[in-house]
Amino acid sequence: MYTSLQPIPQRHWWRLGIGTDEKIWISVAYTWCLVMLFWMIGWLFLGNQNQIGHSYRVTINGFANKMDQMVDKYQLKDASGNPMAEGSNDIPVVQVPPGGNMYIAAHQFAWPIIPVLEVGKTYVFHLSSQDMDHGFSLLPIVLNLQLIPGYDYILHLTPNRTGVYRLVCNEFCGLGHHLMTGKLYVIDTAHGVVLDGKGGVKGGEIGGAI
Ligand SMILES: [Cu+2]
Repeated sequence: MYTSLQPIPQRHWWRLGIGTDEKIWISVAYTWCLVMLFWMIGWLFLGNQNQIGHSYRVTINGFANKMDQMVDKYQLKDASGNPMAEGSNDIPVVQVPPGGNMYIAAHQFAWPIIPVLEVGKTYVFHLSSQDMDHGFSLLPIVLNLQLIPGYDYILHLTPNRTGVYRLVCNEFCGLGHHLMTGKLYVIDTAHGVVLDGKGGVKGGEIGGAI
């Protein structure tokens, strides 16, 4: 066997013909590349995993106002009637009616709201950014979308399992990027799966990661 530690066994070795086994290997690899290339189009039509979103130009302030109006209208109240918020930054917990619009205007370095969704219902998420590119990644499911200032990316989301999901930014957005974590609740009021008021959900089976 030849290694780079030994002298070159034959001058102009790169001019030699390609061996049969190598030709077979290159053909297999190249064919597979082509198969995978065209299969990417197939995934758009097969399965439900691909989001074909729409996006629209918006103004950054206009979009942020929409989110503020939504929070004013749909922020949940806790047992004592105070607006429900979590964490040291008092992130509002917001539940819009099924079919409603959920606006998320991300910014450095926090997710501005904690959405509450009913399982099996479809919501229209509007995703954008107030400063720079952020990534919308919902864990533990594989969902990665890009949030760009000045664009409203529309995502139709129908959660199929209750629980507490994690929201992380997957686009490096500055020194505090790693702090940009949030959450999303999926509840099932009809079957008694509701917020426990302590950062989790209670009742029934909990499908999402805690
Ligand atoms: Cu980030």
